Amino acid sequence: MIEATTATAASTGSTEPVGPVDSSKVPRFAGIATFARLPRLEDVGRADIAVMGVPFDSGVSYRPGARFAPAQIREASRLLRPYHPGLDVSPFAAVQVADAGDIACNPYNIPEALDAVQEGASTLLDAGSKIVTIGGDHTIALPLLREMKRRHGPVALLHFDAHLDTWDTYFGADYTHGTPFRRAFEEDLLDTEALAHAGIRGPLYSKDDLTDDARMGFGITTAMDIMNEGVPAVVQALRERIGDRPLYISIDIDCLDPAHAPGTGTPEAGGMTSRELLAILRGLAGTNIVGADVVEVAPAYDHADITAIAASHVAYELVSLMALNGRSA
Ligand SMILES: [Mn+2]
Repeated sequence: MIEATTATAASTGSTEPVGPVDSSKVPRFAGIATFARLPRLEDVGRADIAVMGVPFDSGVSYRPGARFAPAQIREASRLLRPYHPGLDVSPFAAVQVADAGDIACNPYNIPEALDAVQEGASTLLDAGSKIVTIGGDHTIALPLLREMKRRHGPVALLHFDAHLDTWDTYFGADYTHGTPFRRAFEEDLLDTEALAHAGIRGPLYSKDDLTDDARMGFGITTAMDIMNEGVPAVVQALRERIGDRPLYISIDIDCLDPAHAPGTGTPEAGGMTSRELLAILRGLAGTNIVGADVVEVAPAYDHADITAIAASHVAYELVSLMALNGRSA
């Protein structure tokens, strides 16, 4: 019965975007979860923005479980509403947004899984969609950046995280959730004039970690910098660094303090608030965002969906930023 209330492009015969299930007719807690109760991509045929799940966590070094994040973020996204007052946009009316479902990743073969992610992204991009990916652990940023490079050349990267994720190997493994951006640097996927980490904190292996990271071209805004300088100054510095280059935004939910995101793989004390993260993202309106992900939600360590709710709002923010660009184009 619930399916019958979900309008489809075919059933309405309209070229207007098909939005979420009408919550005045079907309660938000009813029905099968898609992101923000949006139509599935297969129900609308095409989308300007596709939300793609990647249930993969074979690259984690500490707490496992991010493979369950796409499903949990969809559940936590039921309460997202259609109008974004902060950006003055109704993203689901401005452009067609749809849930593209999950990539079927091999949990036992990391290179094969990464190829599957890139192939899935490529198919969506070929069909004219921009992609907001809900991970998965941070390993999956690498194949997404490979696909961005193929289409745009080396891209600017804004990376929100507690950790640098530019380490070399773990236990001899090249492809892990702590190494995607070193691999991306080595593969020339990144515009080394426009690389930024934000939210960095916590103890490192050694001071060399910072030297290595700087050599790759990254600038670091620490969690303490955000406190000391404030969001507006941080936004201004990030925008100056990025300019109008094609920009990929990768958001590890552990950039947030464990109070705001307890359900994650490698939590560190002293992080930013969810409000600060949303405010910084909002400050990026009008930048040339070509792709984005939110990763590292580990539902088994979550409490009362705190982390999944934060991630669903972060994804909504990313969709809204892309919809703003789509609308003005
Ligand atoms: Mn990370």
